[in-house]
Amino acid sequence: MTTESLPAVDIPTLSDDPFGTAILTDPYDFHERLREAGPVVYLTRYQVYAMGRYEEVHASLINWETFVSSRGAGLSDFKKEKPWRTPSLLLESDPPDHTVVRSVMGGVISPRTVRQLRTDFTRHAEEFIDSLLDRRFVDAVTDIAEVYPLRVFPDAVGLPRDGRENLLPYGALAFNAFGPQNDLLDAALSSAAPVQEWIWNSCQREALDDNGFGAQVWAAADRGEITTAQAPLLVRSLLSAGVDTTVYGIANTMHSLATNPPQWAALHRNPGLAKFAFDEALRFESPVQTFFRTASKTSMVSGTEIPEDSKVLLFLGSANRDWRKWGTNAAEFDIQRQGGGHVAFGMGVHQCVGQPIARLEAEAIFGALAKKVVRIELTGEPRAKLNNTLKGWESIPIELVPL
Ligand code: OVM
Repeated sequence: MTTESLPAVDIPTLSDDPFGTAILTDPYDFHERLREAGPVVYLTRYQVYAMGRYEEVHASLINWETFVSSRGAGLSDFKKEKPWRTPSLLLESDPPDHTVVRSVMGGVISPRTVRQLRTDFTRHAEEFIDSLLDRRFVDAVTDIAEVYPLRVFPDAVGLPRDGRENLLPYGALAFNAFGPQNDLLDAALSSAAPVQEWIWNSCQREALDDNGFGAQVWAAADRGEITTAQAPLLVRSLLSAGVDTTVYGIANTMHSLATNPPQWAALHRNPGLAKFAFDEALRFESPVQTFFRTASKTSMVSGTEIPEDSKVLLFLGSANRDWRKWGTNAAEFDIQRQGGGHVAFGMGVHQCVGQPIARLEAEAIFGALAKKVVRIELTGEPRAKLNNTLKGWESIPIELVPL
């Protein structure tokens, strides 16, 4: 190792590759080593600083002035490397630019607009679960998690019907692109051109129907709140952040419930716990495992100096299992836990603007399942799905035992 790859001060170092197959498949042993090594750790493999404890992850997420997003939320520093796409106006920006577009998106995805979707989302969920119960033996990923969000969300955005099969590949690409240029990113990029083209075309005013979130973004441009150049980029944010995240979130919740029968029983007895089950699953197995920030200035974090221009890797999924925050049973899935305060949706100015939609989808699907399904049996070995940012499953074969 050259001295250049060493941090400026003497801090704990780890040489593991958090974007390698082993840790992406099962990150939790690594998370524990990361947390116990110290509040701030240097990862020699990528020459970045890392935090895995709740307190420091939370504090850094909130500190947008020191740990900026405008230089990218992935490993790449936009000040040094050209981004793979036009940066997101929401995710990859800082106040005050961020504040304007965030408030427009907050208006588009408001409690009122999301409330209007509840009847529709719930009816779709009930009908969908009924059709699954007819089959009984299904895959919780390919038959549930990858189906329900794609049945309701693209319609809510107002997307064209043709080409919706591009949505999941685009999400996989966008989330792989936060990591290093490894095999996962190469594979996603190799088929990216037509996917990116469909996405961009679908963000234009003419492509979107008159009633959806997409049209509401364009209406904000008509009112002069944003420019017509910004509008398609904000619609793109809906498509980047709104599909894979919910698919993984629903799959992970299914996995946690299917592998913890007493927890399913508790949910079945009280379907009103559906929203708590979802939050606890997001804590327990966070779909978005990591985001980067970039240090805009030199700062101290829990006694460790982080130099200006460093990339800082925040392990949301590890913070969500830190015993210092969650107690000695942090690694247990317990839907009765008051899991509020997890950082699975981030924290601070960038905290997920779409979470009312994600929560609505989850309440609809897990509410319906809880009522209609007595028991879930795993009928085969779940297979992990690998992505540089997202943790989830490719397949979870199950039997749904109806009431
Ligand atoms: C975006 C965005 C926001 C959050 C997550 C994300 C791909 C993208 O604004 O494009 O992941």
